[in-house]
Amino acid sequence: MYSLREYFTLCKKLRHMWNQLEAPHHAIAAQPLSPTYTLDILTFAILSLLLHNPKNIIIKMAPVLTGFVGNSRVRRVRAAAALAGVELSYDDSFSMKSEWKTAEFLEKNPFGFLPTLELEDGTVLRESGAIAEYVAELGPNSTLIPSDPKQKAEVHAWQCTADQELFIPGSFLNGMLSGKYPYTKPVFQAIQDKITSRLSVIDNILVKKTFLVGERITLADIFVATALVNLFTSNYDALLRAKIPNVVRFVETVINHPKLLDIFANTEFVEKAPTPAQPAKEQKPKADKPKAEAAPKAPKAPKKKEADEEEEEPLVPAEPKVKNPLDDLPKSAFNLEEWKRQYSNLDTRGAGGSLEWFYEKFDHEGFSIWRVDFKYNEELTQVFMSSNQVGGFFNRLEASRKYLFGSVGVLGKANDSIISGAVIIRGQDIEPVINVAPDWESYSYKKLDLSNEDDKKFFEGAMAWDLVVDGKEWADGKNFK
Ligand SMILES: N[C@@H](CCC(=O)N[C@@H](CS)C(=O)NCC(=O)O)C(=O)O
Repeated sequence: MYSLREYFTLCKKLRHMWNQLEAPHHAIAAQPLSPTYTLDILTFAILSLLLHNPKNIIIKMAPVLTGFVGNSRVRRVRAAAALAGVELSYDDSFSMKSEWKTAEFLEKNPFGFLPTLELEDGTVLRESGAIAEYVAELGPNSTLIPSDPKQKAEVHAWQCTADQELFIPGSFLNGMLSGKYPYTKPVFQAIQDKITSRLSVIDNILVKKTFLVGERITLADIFVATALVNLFTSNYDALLRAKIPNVVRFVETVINHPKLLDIFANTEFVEKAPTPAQPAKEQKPKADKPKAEAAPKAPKAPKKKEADEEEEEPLVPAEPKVKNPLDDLPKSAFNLEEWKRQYSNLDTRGAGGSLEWFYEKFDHEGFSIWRVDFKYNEELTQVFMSSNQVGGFFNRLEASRKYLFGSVGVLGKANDSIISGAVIIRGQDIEPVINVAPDWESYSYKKLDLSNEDDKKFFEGAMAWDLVVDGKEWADGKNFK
């Protein structure tokens, strides 16, 4: 039962819905609604009947763009929509990779990449470039893709340049700076030089032009400008930008377009590129030379990858065949491998949980526990990217697998998060265990004392993945086992 007042509110809501309805099988759909109260109630009754048979009703919905709002690939689609005058609704509710790689989502989008665009009929479009083109073509009178085939091809060529020459290599540089990929100066420099040489060509082209193709903004400008915003806000600093003034002017023109202001709000170009994590000094094997005849046949080197083949994460460095001084530490009754099994198989907290097992068995002399914090949290953006970064760090710790257990997470939300957690290591000194990862110095380490209540709470939170630091809650995590 509804009170009259509730009826009235419902009628107002329904009247709003009415405007969005198409009820092709019902002549009544064409009737305008009366503003009078009695008619509203009647209308409500009729609409209620209709609503109980949803097959009769089609609600017009804007295509749904799923992705992270500030992401460059999402931005190019949003920019195309804004300029083409196409309404999109946004779903940026995914915060972690695990959430969006569900079987249900993968069924609609087999590679599991974002963004996607879901159309009214359930079709799911993937690839930001293709989505942007689709959106651009939808727009009434959109000139984002010229109708002349030659100009159309020119626009398409710029889309390819933006992706292959600017966006992808630029993202790789970001990955090296953040520690996702091992930083190697000559590789970093070579990629950056390649980008610079492309940009000097573009700078020349833009001496006499405002936009890349024709006299009006097209998809070419959107793609190149979004790729450059990504570059200029992360690693392509003021010194480098000074050499390409026309490109900078071009980017500023695009991002200050009145219809794009929202999309590029708070864009700040970096003054100085961040300092990358330094690689660890190479460990020279000190082992005795194997006797020639007894030496086992060296395993065949893996087939060399093509130079342009992309790696999601860097290859795990091979375990050096040197005796690790950690093996010379006095024997310990605490079995780290057994802990890893207990942790994997039992609930962490509570009676019979893995923490209970841990407290019974832990050897404070043979092992120690450390808090780990990423030093450059202000650079973190999307939670899943930070989580990837932790995964990459753990991959690079492979050579210390025997001496280390880790539970590190991303706490907080997009653009306001930290990476923090705890590791259990062999011995009392963190450096020999952790310095096998070239980016180990991007993190700070503090020994935890389990007799201190705060330290114990932190340790348990990191193990149980319910750690909260400064109000930031655990969003995603990785274990090193
Ligand atoms: N070429 C694709 C790339 C999409 C892509 O890599 N998206 C990232 C988010 S920005 C992603 O889904 N990463 C998850 C993964 O690598 O599994 C596009 O432009 O849409």
